[in-house]
Amino acid sequence: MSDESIDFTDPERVGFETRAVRAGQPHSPTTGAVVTPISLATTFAQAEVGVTRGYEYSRTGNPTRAAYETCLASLEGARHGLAFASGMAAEDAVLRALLPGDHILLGNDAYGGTFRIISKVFAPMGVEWTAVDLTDPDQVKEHWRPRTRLVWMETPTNPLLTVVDIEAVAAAAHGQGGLCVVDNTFATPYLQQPLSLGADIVVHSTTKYVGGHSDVVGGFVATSDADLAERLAFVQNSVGAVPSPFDCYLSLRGLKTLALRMDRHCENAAAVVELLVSHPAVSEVLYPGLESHPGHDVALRQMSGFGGMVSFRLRGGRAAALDLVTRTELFTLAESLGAVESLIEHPAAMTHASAAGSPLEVPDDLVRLSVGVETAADLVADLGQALDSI
Ligand code: P1T
Repeated sequence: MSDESIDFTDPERVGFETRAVRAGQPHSPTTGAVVTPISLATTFAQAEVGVTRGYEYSRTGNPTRAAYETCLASLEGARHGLAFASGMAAEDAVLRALLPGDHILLGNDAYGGTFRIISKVFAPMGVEWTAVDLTDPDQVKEHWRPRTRLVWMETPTNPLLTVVDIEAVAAAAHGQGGLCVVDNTFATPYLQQPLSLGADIVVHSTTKYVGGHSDVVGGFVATSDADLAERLAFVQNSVGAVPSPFDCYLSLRGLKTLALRMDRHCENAAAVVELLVSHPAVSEVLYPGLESHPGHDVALRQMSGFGGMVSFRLRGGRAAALDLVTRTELFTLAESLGAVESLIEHPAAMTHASAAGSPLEVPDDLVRLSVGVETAADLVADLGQALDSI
């Protein structure tokens, strides 16, 4: 069967895994190559002025990037997708829609860099913001101002794994005439598709699960709104924070195994959680898969799995947390998340240090795990010996 007879981007026709492998990636019409080439050209020949074969200059558009953008947009159920050089560059592109005097509602638990770009880059340019607890969607209406333009949320959040009801928050934002932006980095489109729940824009740090192998930094914005997409493409081209063709190739390659990896991340996280809930050194385990988690029911409704991120608090406080993160051997002490190898970190001193003293500050007895795809028993044994030794 030839490529052309099936639309591999169509969620109505083909499943998630098929789209991950085939969407935007037709076999080469000249050689039959089944892998999208890394198209390094920065410029493309024009037959006459302005007559192109779809590409003119690689900042504006590139064949490898286009394949990747088509594929990930399809996985998010979005009509449009734009790739950026990092998650922060993707966030920047969305936030550039705001003008001085505009106001944002930011979930009160988010990646430290998101807090930093809003409070230290956009706020000095006149953008105002309020941190709100989005687990109560009524907060949207309560804190809405005449110049509020959007609600920015993560779910599950980084690093507290709080679950926010996307449908309820999007409806509340729309009720006020604003937009709902969801950072879907932790869940990935395999576990959660925010646009189908009413969100207007999805952003990603593709450095994480999409790339999946800790070897490419990237970001992504997906939307089905043609006007928003046009504006975002204008910013992408004007500002130029685009990923290289090689980065796009790596991210596209990552997408092909996203479903398989996410299944294993979820399984391994569940095994690790089982150890943590019964260990005397641990005071609280934060994982949406636990029935005791306040967002468990919402997670069951809007996610198809609970993900590979696990956070927990230690009875021994900050000192115990700082000690523990040096005692694991298989879990590597490092920032970032979402790749095949397991990582451990101390958010208050590492990824979320920029939120210290703000409403987004995180507890200092908190440890965050990115549970990888190694053998579950090895992960449990490693964490167990480290917890026993503190
Ligand atoms: O690192 P970058 O690709 O620029 O993505 C930023 C970003 C955006 N959104 C979320 C939810 C994130 O977790 C991140 C990056 N986070 C880490 C590096 C971290 O260790 O939490």
